[in-house]
Amino acid sequence: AAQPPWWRRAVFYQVYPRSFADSDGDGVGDLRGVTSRLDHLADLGVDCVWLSPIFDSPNEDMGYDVRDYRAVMSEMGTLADLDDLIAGAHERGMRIILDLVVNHTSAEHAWFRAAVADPDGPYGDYYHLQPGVPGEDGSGPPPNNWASFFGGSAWRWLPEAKRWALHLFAPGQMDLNWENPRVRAEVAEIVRWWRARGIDGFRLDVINYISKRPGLPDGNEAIGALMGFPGIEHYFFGPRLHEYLRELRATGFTRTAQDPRPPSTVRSRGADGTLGVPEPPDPVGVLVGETPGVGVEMSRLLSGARRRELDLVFNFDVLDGPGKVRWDDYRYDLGYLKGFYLDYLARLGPDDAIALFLDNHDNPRMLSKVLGTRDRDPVLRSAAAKALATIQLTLPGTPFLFQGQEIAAINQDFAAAAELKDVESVNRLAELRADGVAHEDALARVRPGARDHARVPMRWEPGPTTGFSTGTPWQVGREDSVGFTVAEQGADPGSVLSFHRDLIRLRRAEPALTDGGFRALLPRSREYFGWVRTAPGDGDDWLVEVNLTDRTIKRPRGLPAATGVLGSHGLARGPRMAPYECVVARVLIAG
Ligand code: ISL
Repeated sequence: AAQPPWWRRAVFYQVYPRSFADSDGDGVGDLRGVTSRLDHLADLGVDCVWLSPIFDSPNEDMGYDVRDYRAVMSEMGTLADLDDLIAGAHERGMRIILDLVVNHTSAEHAWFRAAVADPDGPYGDYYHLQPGVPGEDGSGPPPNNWASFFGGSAWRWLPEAKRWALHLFAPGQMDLNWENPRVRAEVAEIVRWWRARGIDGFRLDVINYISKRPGLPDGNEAIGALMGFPGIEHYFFGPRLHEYLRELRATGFTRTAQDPRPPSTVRSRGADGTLGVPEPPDPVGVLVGETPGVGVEMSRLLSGARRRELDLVFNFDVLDGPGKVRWDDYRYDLGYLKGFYLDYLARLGPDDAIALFLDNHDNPRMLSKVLGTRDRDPVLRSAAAKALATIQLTLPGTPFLFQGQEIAAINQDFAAAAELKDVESVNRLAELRADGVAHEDALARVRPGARDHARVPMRWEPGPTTGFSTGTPWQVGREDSVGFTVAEQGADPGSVLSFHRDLIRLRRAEPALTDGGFRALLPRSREYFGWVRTAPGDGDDWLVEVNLTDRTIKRPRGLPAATGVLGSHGLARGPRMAPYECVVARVLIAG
């Protein structure tokens, strides 16, 4: 049978370079820092590293506002440093994908500066520019009622150009006009340029937003109130989205005979982790779409294999509890996570793939959402971190770990508004303060959902700067409790880090855990999450069990006979399961 594409079995790991490792002491993480930590990633068993944006940027939104797609942000290093990182990863059997932000560019991008200078010239049509109305400054009201995700209107008046410009995000993040075939050709060229440097694919930022409804009509007020952002129904899944994605896959990603061979391809890595010869260049690479707001059915239309659009998408519904959003200060119920995945998996066909993720740079730490104020209890913290890893790494799908998950990273106890650096947090705090909310109350309302929690520097070793930098880190990262750094965990076979490493090794060695079938046990239980992964060939089946609660529960009866191979509380499978206890067990052949 044809081999499934590499990314179906791969373990992905998101690096937020700004907060991963700083090699030159300026307090900001950089590419040489990532290269210096490749052995940590290879040892963990990572197959593909996703780098959050590293292109030249004024950093209004920490790199998600690109000024030059073919230059590396100066704080992060140079193109040569990136080439070294790509080679270093490939040499270790790991691939690299970049974060491609092409729904919008920075207002400092040459295209936008040209559009402002001559709105009726060739670059004016690269963006969504609209005329104002006669009035004192010629602006009048914005062209429609669309709101920006970072507060205020989604329109910015450009006095020098006498035009409104659309920005769904910060005022320095100008939405590109994908209706313009020249814009689409430019993006395809950027992709080809990076593919030629050996990049193995991309995570595509808010890629479902690129097609806007023609005429940019006002958003329905009721939907706007429900979704929190008027106008979202006119762009979150626009009329030409499939067409644009199919075209980009064909013109940007797919290699042709004319393409120069990539300078480096990844070394193959066997089931036992041994490295082999370089694999042939992958004709397409991998396209991972970040698609906030799409549901299961839309996800399937965007990523089904026969659709020839994206390969995987991030469906964010899993991160918010029922009726909850990121800003709500609530304890996330893992019973909800079980229900979400059982429903999702039941609706997938053989053509479909699913990205399994619980954390990223835009969300508070899932571990803290689950444990609430008990997230500093070292026993619960370790057990729950292992339970989340077990769910993410043994359900059917492609897991995306976010940096720090492997050492049970938790939220930061930000003590002052000044410690929140993310544009979204800063704007929300300013809005609350402008509404007269007292400082402490404003901080208390923003802190639960702040994206800053995920951007705290990686904790490599104990100490005030946790081995992240020899200088003053750009973001505060207090010692949250002893024992949760890479150095301390790496030396402890019972640690969360060792558990991740052992589980990924098991996953690589056991086809049932990647290509195998899936059968849920006791699907209706809200406290016990158990399932069997059935071997695709004549290998072993595996039983996985998780106690979804912070209470001791009775292990159900009538389960398949199985021997524990990896467990958070030892390998015996007795009549009870400790809080968040998880076990991965080899099913014994009946009779
Ligand atoms: O804040 C959000 C909207 O409420 C998040 O959901 C997030 O902004 C959204 O998922 C889009 O995220 C991506 O695009 C943003 C950038 O700020 C995020 O870091 C990036 O992941 C604009 O580029």
